[in-house]
Amino acid sequence: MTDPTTIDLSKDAAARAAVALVENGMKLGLGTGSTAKVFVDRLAERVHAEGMDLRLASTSKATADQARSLGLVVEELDELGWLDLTIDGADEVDPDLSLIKGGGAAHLREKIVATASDRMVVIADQGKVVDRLGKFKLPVEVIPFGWESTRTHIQRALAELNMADRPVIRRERDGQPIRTDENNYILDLALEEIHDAPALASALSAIAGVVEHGLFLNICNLAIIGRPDGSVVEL
Ligand code: ABF
Repeated sequence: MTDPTTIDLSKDAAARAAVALVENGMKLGLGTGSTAKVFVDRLAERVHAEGMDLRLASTSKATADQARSLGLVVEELDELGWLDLTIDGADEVDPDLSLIKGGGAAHLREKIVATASDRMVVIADQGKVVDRLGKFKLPVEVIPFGWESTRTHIQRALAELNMADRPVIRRERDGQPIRTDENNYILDLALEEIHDAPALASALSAIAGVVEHGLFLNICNLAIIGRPDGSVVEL
């Protein structure tokens, strides 16, 4: 297992490199998760040090709270309209810059914000880079109403794609289903290997109770992979 200190140094390296992409006057989307959290810390340092003038939208309540606690002003996405750049983490990134996101249950807002941006940049440590997506369980946000029927539809769709899994509802420690910022549930799909991500994405999106899946295809423009020595590689 990778040493946690190594991962933290890697996240910091990726976050610092991403902060360097930010230009004064930009409208910026803030991601969610532990790597995005480091980015927001570093961004706040630069904003205060340089008196930068940015307009910010967040992908989650958690990130908005963090940013505000650091003295940054966070607005609603619709107040900003279109964004120049969104910086976010990911659970997996492949060589084509296809992603799995949603381990933090925020992929719905993350996808809305990323696709309302001219550019989306992922920041991550080396452990997130994979040859093929699928080891990380694919999160699917579903409407609570009729979620068991939605699960059956997902299972049938997977079978048609020769993928077998019974999606598992994500729960809190007390056993209750976790609720997203939009008050929905998350089903996690243990697929091991996704051979045809576009086909899977289309099949999931066609199911009535599915709000959004965690496959990000043709959305990410650049991945900055941090290393513990402070260097980064770009995909
Ligand atoms: C969000 O945070 C996600 O979509 C992804 O699930 C997660 C990555 O978190 P971390 O940076 O903590 O690994 O970006």
